[in-house]
Amino acid sequence: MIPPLLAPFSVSNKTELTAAIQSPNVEPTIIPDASNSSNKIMIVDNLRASAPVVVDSTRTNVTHLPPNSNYSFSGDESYVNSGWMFPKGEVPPGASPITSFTVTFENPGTYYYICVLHPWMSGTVNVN
Ligand SMILES: [Cu+2]
Repeated sequence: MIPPLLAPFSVSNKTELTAAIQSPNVEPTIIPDASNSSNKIMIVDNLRASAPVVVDSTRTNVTHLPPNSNYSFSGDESYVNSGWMFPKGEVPPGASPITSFTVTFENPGTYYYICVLHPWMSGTVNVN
């Protein structure tokens, strides 16, 4: 069984988290938001990190995608995840059999991407 992974969220630098339980043995990972200097990226444990999912711009509507999706960005997304992918033939037992994720950008813009396992692996796609 694959344990839940991590999902990054961009929040104001003023944002602080308060633990819901006393003395939790977990803590969010916090890194600077390269796309907005007044924000920071908080990485918390969330199924959205490992499952194919789209979160809209209001950050309230979540749509789950099937494995190996072809997804078209409309520009109304705040977060899109391919799900945890593996090379064909190397999907471990218990993991979703995701070996591809295809995206189409419908509108010009700058799209940021990040590896949720290794948040320092990031980049941008510029669509003109
Ligand atoms: Cu990575």
